[in-house]
Amino acid sequence: MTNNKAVLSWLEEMKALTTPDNVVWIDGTQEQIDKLRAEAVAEGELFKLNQEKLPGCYLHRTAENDVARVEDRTFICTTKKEDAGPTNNWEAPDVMYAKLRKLFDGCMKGRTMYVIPYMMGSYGSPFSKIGIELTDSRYVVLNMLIMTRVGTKVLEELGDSDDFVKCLHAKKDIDAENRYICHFPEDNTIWTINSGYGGNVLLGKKCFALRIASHMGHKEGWMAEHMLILGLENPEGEVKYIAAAFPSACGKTNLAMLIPPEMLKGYKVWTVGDDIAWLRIGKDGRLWAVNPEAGFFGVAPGTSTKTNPNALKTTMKDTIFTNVLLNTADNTVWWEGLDGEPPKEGIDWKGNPWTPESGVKGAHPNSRFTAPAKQCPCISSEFEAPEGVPISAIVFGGRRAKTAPLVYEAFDWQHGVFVGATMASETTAAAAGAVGVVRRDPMAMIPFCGYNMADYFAHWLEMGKKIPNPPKIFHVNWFRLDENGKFMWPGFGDNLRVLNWILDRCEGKADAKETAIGYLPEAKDINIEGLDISAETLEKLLSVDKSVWKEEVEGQKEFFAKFGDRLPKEIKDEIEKLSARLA
Ligand code: TSX
Ligand code: MN
Repeated sequence: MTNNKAVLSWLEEMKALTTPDNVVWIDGTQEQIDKLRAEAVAEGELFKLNQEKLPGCYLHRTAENDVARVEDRTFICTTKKEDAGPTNNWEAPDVMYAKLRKLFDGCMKGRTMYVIPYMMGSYGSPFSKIGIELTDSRYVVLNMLIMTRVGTKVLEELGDSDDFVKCLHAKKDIDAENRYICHFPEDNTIWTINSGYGGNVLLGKKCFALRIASHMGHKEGWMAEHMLILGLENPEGEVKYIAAAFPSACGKTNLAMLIPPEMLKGYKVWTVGDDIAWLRIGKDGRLWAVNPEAGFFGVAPGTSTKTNPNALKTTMKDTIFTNVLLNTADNTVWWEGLDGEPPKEGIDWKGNPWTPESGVKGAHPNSRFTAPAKQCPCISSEFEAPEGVPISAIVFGGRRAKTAPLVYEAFDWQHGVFVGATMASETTAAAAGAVGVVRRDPMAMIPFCGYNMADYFAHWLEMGKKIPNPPKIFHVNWFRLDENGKFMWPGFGDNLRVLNWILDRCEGKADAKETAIGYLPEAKDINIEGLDISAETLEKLLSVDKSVWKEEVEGQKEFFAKFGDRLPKEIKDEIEKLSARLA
């Protein structure tokens, strides 16, 4: 498929290491996709769902020990340990390559190696980047075909360049003890073994588009962020774009596909991306964003016509479901939190017979859909725009019971970076571990930053100085609780009311009051027309409890201490300024 010498010599080297029986180049044609699907069904890798109700849809089950990303087995392999930083696992590249070579040695014997040339970003965009993933998994191939742009056209764009990320994956034995997800940012390489789960093996996504790309962005003066991108159209037809970072379990995909409430009918949300944003300074001095992905790899449980009808519609065809419940009555799928009654019987994510009385979950809590973004009813017309979309506001969020108000605006870029760096979420019963524990997750990048996070903060600060016309930075919290432990804010579509204040602030059209933590709206500034919420509750949602915040500052200081001297002075200054304002 190519005469590119760099590609061919690397492929020969990887073939010699893994010794596959066959090599198949993925060209992206429908004929090849159909063939791969048929083979995967014949091998039991995929189950063909009801093709009348769910055309082109399939179900896959992973091994029981292989259902999520594994952060303790994820490594950033840089020459110097400090370049990976205190929040990443590190190993020296030569040591890790030696260890992995032993694991990869001959591991594709009797198997087929698939060569997937893929592009992150749209064809023809100056910001797109190319990767080639070698894998022995048809499931990976079929997912990559949805999540990225795959095929001959990518090799044409690559030409004879050696500028591509070299990705190697082998399922081997799905042995959790020898599972490795390893990044070598200094030589554009990702090697991963003994897993078949999405986040560990769809190497274009977290591994490339966040970990390797964040390292590239640091060197080259742009940013790879764990952010959704949405366009908000007002009744006059003007669209403004927001990029937003949230820790897991905050409903990022739901926000990216938000449907406005009845009362705000003239508004419309357009989805540009639900997970990753590559941000660059445009010729006009604004910050511009592209979504490098081509699909959504979304969490299924909790997705319903109430929480996210657009996501459901996106998954009605050509979608791969992973670890959901199979409804055996009609060969469709189900998960906890989907509308209506659960099926009377089915096969659960482990492959066991299931009924609602089984006492176990039908779908794994981290079960997923892989669906083409183009099928989303609210996909933005700018989804593939080569230069991306101009960002008016950056929004950080968290799940906080008491600390953070519904929304606040940072004083300036530097303070905004601090607001992002102090992002945190309180664990819910749904997550593993204790309930109510604060997890610090700056910019939602803790698991995804491919270099020292102290340098990452410095890069954010540096970018602020280089953007002539920077977006304003905000923080939101949809999850504040009242004294009875009830959510005070209705969330979901009504979050649009908060986004409207945010965009009005960006245009100088809305008021705010100055508080110790930033600019907050007055109750009158949030439109609650048609909402069943008392003035008193709104006041509470917009209040700042100084004693709670003083405790919060202590937690922030403790967290930042791990970065030692490498932590930028500006961050230390901001924490001192916040302390002083709270005193
Ligand atoms: O996704 C959510 N968003 C963002 C939506 C655009 N969720 C789902 C949980 C995260 C996966 C939310 N849950 C949101 C939210 O804004 N808010 C809440 C909390 C909440 C839950 C239920 C109700 C209100 C708030 N209402 C009733 O139960 C009637
Ligand atoms: Mn994510």
